[in-house]
Parts: sequence; C-alpha cells; structure tokens
Amino acid sequence: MEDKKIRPEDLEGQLLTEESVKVKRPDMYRIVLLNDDYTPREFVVWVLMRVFYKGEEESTRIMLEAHTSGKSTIGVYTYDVATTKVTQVEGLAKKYEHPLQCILEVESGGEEE
Ligand code: TYC
Repeated sequence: MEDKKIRPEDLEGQLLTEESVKVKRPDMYRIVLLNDDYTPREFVVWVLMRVFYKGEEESTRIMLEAHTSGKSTIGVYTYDVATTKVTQVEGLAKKYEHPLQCILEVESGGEEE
C-alpha cells in the first residue's frame, strides 16, 4: 500500500468546519394539586414538604390555594422528575387512604435556542 503523507494544509478545511448544533430545552411539566373534600389539610402540607421539599409556610400556602380555588401549582419539572413525584403522591395517598390527587400539565415545548 502506498504511504500517503498528510500535510497540515490538507486538514485545514476540516479543522475550520463549524458544526451547527441545535440545542433543545427539555419539555417541562406543571404539577397541579387538586382539592377534595376529605383529605386532611395537615396531610396535604406533610406531602408537599416530604415529596416536593417545600417549607411549611409555602406548603400551607399551596394547600390553602387548592382548598379555596380548587387547584394550585406545586411546581414545574422535567418529565421524569414530575412523574416520579406524582407517583410518590399517589403512593402516600393510597397508603393513608386519602383521595388526594395531583395532575400533570404540559408547560412548554422544547424550543430551539
Ligand atoms: N379540602 C380539604 C379539607 O377541607 C383539604 C385539602 C386541601 C384537600 C388541598 C386537598 O389539595 C387539597 N379537608
């Protein structure tokens, strides 16, 4: 086989080629807490603190907003985090036999930067 010498000027074109990389933000999901007539208020606050790492004051505010207006946003998360948290809430609600529910809403599509 013939030995080919590669000179720096042969590579120049390649080295100068810019790659255009399209970056997308991940889709984000809003977790919305729903009111019901039976779940004790203290349980709701406890779940918000335990699953969402909210402080007691913010958890109480979110619980009261759901209690008075029917629903309240807990936060906006990536799909994996959001579905994990909803599953945790469902598990605790089932374990303690309360009808507490939260739902996911699509917050934003992945836009190009
Ligand atoms: N409405 C419930 C009660 O009066 C308390 C409650 C608040 C339940 C918020 C759910 O998302 C909720 N015991």
